[in-house]
Amino acid sequence: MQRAITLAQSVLSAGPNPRVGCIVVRDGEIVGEGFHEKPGEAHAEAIALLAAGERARGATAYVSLEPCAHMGRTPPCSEALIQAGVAEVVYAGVDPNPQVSGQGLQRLREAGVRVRGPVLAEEADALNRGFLKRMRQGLPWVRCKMAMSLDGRTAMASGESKWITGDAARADVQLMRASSCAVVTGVNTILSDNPGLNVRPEQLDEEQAALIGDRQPMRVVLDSSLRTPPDSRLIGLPGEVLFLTGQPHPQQRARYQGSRADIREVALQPGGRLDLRAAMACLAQDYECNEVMLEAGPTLSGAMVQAGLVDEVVIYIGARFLGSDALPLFHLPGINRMQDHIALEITGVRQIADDCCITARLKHL
Ligand code: AOF
Ligand code: ZN
Repeated sequence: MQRAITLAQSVLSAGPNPRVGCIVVRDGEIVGEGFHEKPGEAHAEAIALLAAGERARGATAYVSLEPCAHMGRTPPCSEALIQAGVAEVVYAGVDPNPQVSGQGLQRLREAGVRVRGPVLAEEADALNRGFLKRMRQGLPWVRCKMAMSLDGRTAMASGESKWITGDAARADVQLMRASSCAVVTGVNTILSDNPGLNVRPEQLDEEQAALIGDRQPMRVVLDSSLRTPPDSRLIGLPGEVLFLTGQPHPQQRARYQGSRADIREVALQPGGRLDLRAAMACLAQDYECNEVMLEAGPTLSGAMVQAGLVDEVVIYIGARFLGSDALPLFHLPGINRMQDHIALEITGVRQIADDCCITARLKHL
């Protein structure tokens, strides 16, 4: 199963599909293996079975996700395993997709195939945190990336923020973007930084660039009154762009005509701000976004944390002090009692050239 999981990791993302790996083992020897690359391409099991050919008969298949039971863009894998004469299927976790959810395993059992699992469930779940959360909760798995100084500041009072960290840390961010279905920001970041938010493989070494392939996540701007200038860099660069806005705004909307930008309305909260939960639900349910990367300023990032929509924070720390007038990492409402703190669990600490990167999970999730 470890080998199947490693195969699944051959791609950074197969979004909106899950990453899946499969090996077929006969008499202790791997006779076929495969992984799912992207929607429309063959599933992991189909590739492994093709490689195994006749040797699949009587063999054991290890799959990092329950084999599918439905006719999707490709035919059901449970049937393919049965047809190939596989004697046993070992799986890591059940596929929460309502079209599958246990039916793949049931179909195999009905056909007399031995079914064993879940094994290495935690490792396999880590492959597809976004897909699993979208299927179970109708929300994407959100990773909030920020860069700060060693005294916890994210930009100067003027908004100037280039650069807090070095090149190597910024290349790391490219990989994170490429593993996401969408990169989300707020209109204020567009107005102050005019970022491209695209994946730039030319900033990476050969091995990293190969892993990324031609993946470009959708770029999403939360812009309740459509203030993004039509000549913003993000609109000009290749790849999909989506504005989530609060009202029809026909006049502002007309300014984007002929551009690649797609515009969707989502609910507003009292006070005129976008309903962030509705915005995330829209990305998961209407755009099939599994993993979302939030690259925004302290206000939107703080509001997303406050709304309980952030699953993980990735904080790059540049070795410098920016002083007390500089902006804090998050704007969060004041907390008076220690017992009301927002708890995190640190899951990773890395040094990247002269910078440091801390990864932490929000504990209330
Ligand atoms: C598997 N093996 O390698 C993957 C599975 O549209 P399709 O045909 O690609 O089906 C996509 C769904 O199939 C996806 O939502 C998930 O439930 C399952 N993915 N299943 O048996 C695979 N990638
Ligand atoms: Zn399948």
